[in-house]
Amino acid sequence: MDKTALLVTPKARLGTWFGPGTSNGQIWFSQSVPQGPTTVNVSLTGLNSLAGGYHVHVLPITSGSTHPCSDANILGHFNPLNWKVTDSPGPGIGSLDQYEVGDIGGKFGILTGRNDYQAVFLDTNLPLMGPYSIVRRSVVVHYTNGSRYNVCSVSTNTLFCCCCFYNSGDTCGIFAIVESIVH
Ligand SMILES: [Cu+2]
Repeated sequence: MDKTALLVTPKARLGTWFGPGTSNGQIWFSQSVPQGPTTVNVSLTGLNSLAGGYHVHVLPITSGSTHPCSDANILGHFNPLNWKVTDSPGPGIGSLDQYEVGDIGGKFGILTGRNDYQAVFLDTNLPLMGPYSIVRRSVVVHYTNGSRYNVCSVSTNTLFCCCCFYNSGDTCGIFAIVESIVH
């Protein structure tokens, strides 16, 4: 077996942004060592103080959908370990295992008050491989009023977050994570 074939670095990025407004940006993910941390490189622009939390949601966007961010399409936060979100500390103050796997804003701080936002994080709990991989799911940036403390984001058995999205104007945009393996 050619062992060089094993030396791949999984990388992921976000695809087309769906949503109103002038916000834009990209989030790059890479995991250079299997079981190692994922580097999360966030570059968002034009948030105009509209954004709050942001998360990986369960399913990818359905192309051609008129409501790509609807809960029916992408379901709730990616939470494969069934973390109870009400047990999470405030954004950016707890340890990485105290948030849902997909709760990027919870782990590292949310986007409140930001316009342009550049940051790089190391996340030991956001894999690009294996059963908990975030690849082929979606990322949602929510409006400030759609934080994970919103009433519809605390239920574990309902589809949250994105139901708030349309009913209360709760979003800035949504991306699809596109997998790209770079040798
Ligand atoms: Cu969300």
